[in-house]
Amino acid sequence: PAIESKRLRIAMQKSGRLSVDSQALFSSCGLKINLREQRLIAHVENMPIDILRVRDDDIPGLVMDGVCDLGIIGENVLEEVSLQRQLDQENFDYEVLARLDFGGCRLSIAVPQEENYQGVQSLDGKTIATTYPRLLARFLKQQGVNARIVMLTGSVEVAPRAGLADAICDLVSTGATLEANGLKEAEVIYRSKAVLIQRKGLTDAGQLKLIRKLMPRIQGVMQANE
Ligand code: PRT
Ligand code: ZN
Repeated sequence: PAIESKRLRIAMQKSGRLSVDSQALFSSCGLKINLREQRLIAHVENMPIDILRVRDDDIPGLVMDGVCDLGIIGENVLEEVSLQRQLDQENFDYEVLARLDFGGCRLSIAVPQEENYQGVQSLDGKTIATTYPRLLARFLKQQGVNARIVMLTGSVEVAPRAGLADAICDLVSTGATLEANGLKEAEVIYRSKAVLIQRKGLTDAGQLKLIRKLMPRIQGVMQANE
């Protein structure tokens, strides 16, 4: 007798910049989901899939720990968590199934507009506020720059004006936020998009078959958007 497969668990951002596009991708792939309620778990009606709606920061860990099978996450968060888990000697394995066509942004260092910025050496001895300390530390190390990193989980763009830092390292898309805070982009350190990731060691035949059925649909949706 056939052994019944477990339902496939997919993690997505509950509310934020990736949630509408993630939801739209699922719908385009034919998943019928009722996301009206403020529930953590939404059952897909027409396929053996459960959608977990969480904060984006939790998604890489959920997949790396094997708690969720798939996840949609910005590469910036994925890479930051990955570097941190490497340092903490925790499991940081995952597989990228697709680079998606939304969530595009860059992680950049920005300095006060009036500053005479002369390249990365200008950052030597400075204090930089960021939500991405590991990505920033990697960049500074590669560039041979000695700067102090201050961790802030929000309102990073006001840190220089508040006297908390000389510069910031934050996500940018249009640049309007930097501009509004009297800052200018000095270095792009990372370019990011949303990606679909899978946990390592997924062996359930039914689940693998389902993923193989979904992948061409995802590729198709992305081609249609081109
Ligand atoms: O609540 P939760 O923790 O889930 O959400 P969050 O607040 O941490 O994340 P959210 O929803 O703001 O962003 C989720 C992901 O979207 C990010 O990790 C990126 O991968 C991606 N993304 C794409 C962006 C942006 N574009 C973006 N512009 N994330 C943040 N921003 C910020 C930017 O830092 C700036 O402060 O949006 C502001 C406006 O940007 P400008 O340059 O257009 O002014
Ligand atoms: Zn977050």
